[in-house]
Amino acid sequence: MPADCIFCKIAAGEIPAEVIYQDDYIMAFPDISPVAPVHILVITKKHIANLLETTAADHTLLGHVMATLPRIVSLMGLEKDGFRVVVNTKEHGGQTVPHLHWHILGGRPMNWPPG
Ligand code: IU
Repeated sequence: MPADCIFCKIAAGEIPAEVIYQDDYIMAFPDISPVAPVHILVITKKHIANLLETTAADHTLLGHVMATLPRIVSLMGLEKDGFRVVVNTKEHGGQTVPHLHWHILGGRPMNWPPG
């Protein structure tokens, strides 16, 4: 874990966050700069820089995230109207925090294509 990784610090409880969901492997909390009425981040507790840095050893973890998303969106009341899940990856993907995370966006219709 890089010493300066902010999401590792949030996962470790060293930086406080309003935890919406967590288990041994992942944590969900509101994005500090929301771009939608509901904007949640789901992070892995394990430090992984981005999706490209995952290996076969992470397949169970990746499946766990996707399998848990319905529960997290239900906690946020998004199951009726829907939501979007985004994984920004590296520069062209718009990734600014190099720790694997999923954005859950909801509470308004989303545009397509994204900018
Ligand atoms: P990105 O996909 O790497 O750009 O997403 C990083 C997100 O993390 C971005 O939406 C930030 O607003 C958010 N964030 C946060 O919620 N809390 C923080 O302390 C920091 C960034 I730094």
